[in-house]
Amino acid sequence: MVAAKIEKIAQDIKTMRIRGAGRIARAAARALKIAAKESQAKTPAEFSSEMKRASKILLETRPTAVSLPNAVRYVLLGLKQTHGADIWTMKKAVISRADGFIKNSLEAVKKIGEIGANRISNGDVILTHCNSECALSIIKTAFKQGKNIEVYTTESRPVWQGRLSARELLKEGIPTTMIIDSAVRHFIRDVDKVIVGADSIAANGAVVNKIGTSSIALAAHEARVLFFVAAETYKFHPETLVGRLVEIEERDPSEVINLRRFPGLKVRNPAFDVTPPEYVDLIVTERGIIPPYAAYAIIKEIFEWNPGERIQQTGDKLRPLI
Ligand code: RUB
Repeated sequence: MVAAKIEKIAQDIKTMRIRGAGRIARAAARALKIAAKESQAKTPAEFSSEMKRASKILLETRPTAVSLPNAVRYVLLGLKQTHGADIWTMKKAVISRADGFIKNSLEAVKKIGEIGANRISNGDVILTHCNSECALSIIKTAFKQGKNIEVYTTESRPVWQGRLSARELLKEGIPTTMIIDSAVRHFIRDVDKVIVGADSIAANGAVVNKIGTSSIALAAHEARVLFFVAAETYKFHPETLVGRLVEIEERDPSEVINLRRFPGLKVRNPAFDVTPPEYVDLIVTERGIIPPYAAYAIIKEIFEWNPGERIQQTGDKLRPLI
């Protein structure tokens, strides 16, 4: 019964019924809370292995957004903190850390909106890509502050997340124009600022986000349009400190084309791409605004990492991420 609930959440992440790095992270925390709450384990060891099994199922869903392993790591720290205690204490710790993660995550999105909105001026035309709750939080907050802004949103093929953004923006009454992904360079001179979210941010400040983000960054760079990234600190990727590359998810060709009608056609469908730090003007986090090159310092601080240490050890003493 519990396993079925975890599987259902994992399946929803895989099929993108639950999508977006922040929402995926909160869904994982919620899944671990359910696993802890409904566990029938008889011993602490049994409880620990149940939690680890549930984590494994969640971690195998989508590989790119580091918010997912970071959320799991944050919640499971409850097990380490209560090592040697009874099951009841362990359960309580896991549940309370899951609740804590979800609460902090929602607060971070709001805070990013407030901090980022300070950088939006009256009359700005903003371009956004995909559907990022952090990017939209900035746009919505600026609009609520009475700034007269306008938004361009891309379609974000092949899954059309731009339609979600368009709906959200229109609901707030924000003037919104949709463009096809390949029209970005055509319109970039009408734009004052680009704001996108992130699935992972590497130690060198490179930003992994929805496929197409790096081409938008390139066009913005060429046209001297500011390029902002909005991301909670749990989107920073600890393992990139020691050279790990962020895995780019490649999804099913059926999202792009009906292959039955094109026998023999090869299709590549990467869901994300990497924008180098030189194309990013700033990153808005819930702790404040940083230049992309400060990503190293943020990761080092958050994960209490010192050069030479193995990241796994660092993960053990991981303190609250947000
Ligand atoms: C979503 C995407 C979003 C980031 C940030 O991709 O690339 O820009 O996840 O979103 P997908 P948020 O739709 O494939 O999950 O700010 O909401 O965490």
